[in-house]
This record gives sequence, C-alpha cells and structure tokens, in this order.
Amino acid sequence: MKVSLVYPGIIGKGFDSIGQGMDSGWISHGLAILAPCARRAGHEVNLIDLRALKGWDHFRQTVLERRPDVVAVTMMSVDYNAAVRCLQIVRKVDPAIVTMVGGPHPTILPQEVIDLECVDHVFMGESEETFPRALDALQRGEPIPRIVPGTHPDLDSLPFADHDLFIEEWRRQGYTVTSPEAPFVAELPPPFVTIIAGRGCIYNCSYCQPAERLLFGRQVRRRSVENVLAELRSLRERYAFNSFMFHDDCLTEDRDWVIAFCESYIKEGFTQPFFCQSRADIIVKNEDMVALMARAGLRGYFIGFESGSDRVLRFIHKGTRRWQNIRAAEICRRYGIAIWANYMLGIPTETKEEVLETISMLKKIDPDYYSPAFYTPHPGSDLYTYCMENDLSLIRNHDSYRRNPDEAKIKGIDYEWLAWAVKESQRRTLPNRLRRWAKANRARYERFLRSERKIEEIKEHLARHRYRREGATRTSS
Ligand code: B12
Ligand code: SF4
Repeated sequence: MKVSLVYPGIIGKGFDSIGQGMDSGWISHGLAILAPCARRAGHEVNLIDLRALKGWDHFRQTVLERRPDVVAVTMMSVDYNAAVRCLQIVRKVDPAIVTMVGGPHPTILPQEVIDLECVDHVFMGESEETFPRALDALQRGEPIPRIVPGTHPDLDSLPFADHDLFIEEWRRQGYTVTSPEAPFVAELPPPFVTIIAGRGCIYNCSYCQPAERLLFGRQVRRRSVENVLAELRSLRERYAFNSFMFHDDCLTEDRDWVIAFCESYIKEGFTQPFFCQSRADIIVKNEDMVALMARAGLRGYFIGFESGSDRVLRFIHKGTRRWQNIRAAEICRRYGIAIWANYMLGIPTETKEEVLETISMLKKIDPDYYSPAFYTPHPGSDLYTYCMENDLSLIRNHDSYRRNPDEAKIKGIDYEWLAWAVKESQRRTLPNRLRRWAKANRARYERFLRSERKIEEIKEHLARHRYRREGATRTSS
C-alpha cells in the first residue's frame, strides 16, 4: 500500500513555519515510529507535514502528486480542525483513498471522529501493531473494523523513531535543516534531537488523567537502557547531535532506570547535555539521583509546579506541596540545573489569593524559563468532566485547546486580572535579578580570565620557540 502520513500541527505557528520553536521544529514521534513499522510490513510510506506547506491548495496539490492509497492523519484535540480539513480535502481529491486517523483525540473521543463522513477508520491508542496489520488486510482486500483498538507493544521490539521521515520532507519543501529538531534553550546546542524512553505515567493529576492511561495503559513501560543507548548511538552517527531532550511524561519516576541510564551514559563516553521532565516531589526525595543526572549531562528539568497553593494542588490531585516546589528549585540551583516552570492560572475554584500564592512561589523559585498557561479543560481528564458537569467550560472550538494564556477558558474567572497575574508571575525580584546578573557576569569574567591565561601560554610558547631558534643559529655560526 502507498501511505501518506499527515502531521496537521499548524495551530501554533501556522503553515510554512518549519524550525520555529518546539511547535514547528519538532517531529511527531507517533508518526516517526509508525512509518518504519509500516515499511517493515512492506508498505511504502511518505509524510505530508502541513507546517512545511504553503497553504491548503499546496496540501491538495501534494495529495494529487503523491497519489496515496491511504492517508493516515495524527490528531491531538487541538489539531482537530486542521486534521478534519485535510481529510475532507482528501475525500474530494479522490474518494477511493482510504482515510485513517489516530492519536490522543480519537483515542479519547473516538465517537466524535468516527461520525465524520471523511473518516473511514479510527485507531485508538498505540498502533505500531494494529496499523501495519490493517494495511496488510486492506491490501488483501479484507475488511477492517471502523474503530481499531490499540495494543501495548513491547517497546524494545519497535524500530527507532525515523527522524529522517520529517527532515527529508522538510528539505523536499525547500527548508535548510541544520539541526534535526529545533533547539529551544541556550543550554541545549544544535544539532538537537528528542527521544522517548517509555510510555505511561503512574500519577493521577486530574487535569491530565485518565487520558494518559487511555493512550498507554495503566502500567508504565520503559525501554531497556541498552535500547535507548543504541538509539542515541545511532542518532550520534547520523546527526552528530550536541544535545537532546527526553519527551517522557516523567522520566525520573523510575529511579533505578535513571541511575542505570546515567551510569551507562557516562561509561559510554556520551557528554551531550540533555533536558527531561520531572516532578518536585521526586526531586526532593532523590537528591542523589539528581546529582548523578547533573554529572551525566542533565542541564534542565521541565517541572509541573502548577500552583503555589496547597489547596489547589490537592484539588488537582497533583500529589505535591508548595514547600516541595520551592525545595526542588533549591536543589536544581545547587546542581546547576535550569528550571522550565510549567504552571497554570485560572483553575476552577481557584481564588485570587491562591493565584497570588502561585506568584509568590514563582518569585522564590526564580525559574530560568517561565511556561504559564490558562487552565484548559482537556477531554479525557477528570477535571474536564468536572467542568462539563458544572457547566464551566468556555471552549467552543477545538482550536481553543491550546493552553496559551491569551484566551478565556473557564466561566467566572476574571481573565483581565489574570493577564496581569501572568505578567507579574514572570517579573523577577531585585535580589533575583542581581543574583542572575552576578552569575552571568561571573561566567563572562571567568571566560575572560581563561582567554587571558591562554594568551599568556601562547606568548610563552612563542618566546621559548624563538629562544631555541636563536640559540640554534648562534651555535651553528
Ligand atoms: C512531546 C509532546 C509535545 C511536543 C511535540 C508534539 C509533537 N510534535 O508530536 C510539544 C511540546 C510541541 C507539544 C505541544 C502540545 N501538546 Co503535547 N505532548 C507531548 C507528549 C509529552 C509526547 C508525545 C509523544 O511523542 N508521544 C509518544 C508517541 C509514540 O505517542 P503518540 O504520538 O500518541 O502516537 C501513538 C498513538 O497515539 C498512535 N497514533 C498517533 N497518531 C496516529 C495516527 C494514525 C493514523 C494511527 C493509525 C495511529 C496514531 O500510534 C502512535 C504509536 O503508538 C504527549 C504526552 C505523551 N506521553 O504522549 C503530550 C500530549 C500529546 N500533548 C498534549 C497537548 C495538550 C499539547 C498542547 C495542546 C499543549 C499546549 N501548549 O497548549 C500543544 C499543542 C501542539 C500543537 N499541535 O501545536 C496532550 C494532548 C491531549 C489531547 N487530548 O489531545 C498530551 C497527550 C499531553 C497530556 N496528557 O495532556 N506536545
Ligand atoms: S500531568 Fe504529568 S505527572 Fe501528572 S499524570 Fe499527567 S503525565 Fe503524569
């Protein structure tokens, strides 16, 4: 079968935006793994990435040129409109093309997608086994169900994510790609790549779960350390990457795995810095693990602090406390680990006083990167159900599933005041500004001292060389 996979993620930066930050500079691991799985079964696969196209006419034209038997689109809730438009265009271009859709949104709300006239088959959950099997069945002319349930494959048996699926398509569309994926912080120099070591999450945050479990099951499955290192070796050979990021929801949840990985990473001679996601409670309970990670190359954690109010943290079932958030930041500072702070404002039931507690917590944490969000009810999460039951959601369009703090999401919340709170949460205190200035300038001063020492060494070396030459000349004369 000739298959065109479609990545519809234009909600962030739009068409023609490759390379612009994480929204438009990162690959989709879902598609990047499904491609080699389908190829392994003998199917021909290409990618259409809307972010690399000029607009809808360009998409139509590309489908006409590629002439696929199957178009398979991935879909987060936020991608719904773009994904559906793709499928409608495909239907018009050639009704004989079989259309498939998978990913988080169809897994969580399959009925919303299967009712669409432009969709033939909906895949739920992980599809490395079911997708090629369905393509095989189609090829043999056998029927496949309209809704295909997922499986939970053994992760070590899967092929590595095919970064080239994306890079080659971006190049084909005229982009010069110097880094496989877009680096996003100063600590991670290009060439930069992302990888995933496992799937699932044991925690129960009510703004997220049970959606994660619907996708990946109740058990967290992690690839073996050796399997992840083998992928890193192959990425090093292919792209000579200088830094990377783990996409795992919470890599540090499995302490033994992390320790084994860090020890092997160091032993193998890898020195590339990396970021990963973690939680405040884990950092506080495992300072020795944090120290080892820093020694191995960890340069930053994404941490979901979410709120500075213990009541709100309890309400969202975060399982962390305000003091842990602040202590975790102190530990990160001790080991030179940058903090990417994820936090939400406008959570249902949250008072202005509680928002102020989040602001005061952030002043203490002083993160390197602020990532504020207006709480957004996502389908498949307990808090979404709570919002629906209490008629709180203002979301009328899938485009609004972005968490960006620029749009009202929940009834009864004073978003004008919250806009002030977002700004205020990112205003550093004077002592923090001074501390950062001193740190930045100490680094600059140390660089100056190092270059001065180097110049002195060169001068000495030249003087010795001249002395030997002149000495030799005098002896021979
Ligand atoms: C990395 C990541 C990102 C990255 C990169 C995304 C990318 N290019 O893929 C960034 C940071 C950019 C990002 C952004 C956002 N993300 Co995000 N992200 C993730 C994360 C942590 C990992 C994704 C991943 O690679 N998973 C591993 C792969 C293997 O799984 P997969 O993609 O689901 O694919 C498998 C199946 O779903 C299925 N499948 C997928 N597609 C298809 C298609 C077909 C045809 C078939 C047959 C099967 C199939 O098979 C695949 C293999 O098993 C997930 C959480 C998670 N653990 O998955 C959240 C997650 C996907 N993100 C989420 C959200 C909400 C967002 C944002 C909206 C947040 C925001 N800023 O507002 C944005 C929107 C991005 C956009 N489109 O503009 C939600 C989605 C929830 C939902 N209902 O849609 C998730 C689930 C996190 C969560 N629990 O809330 N994200
Ligand atoms: S928010 Fe993060 S830690 Fe909480 S359940 Fe979701 S993936 Fe797990």
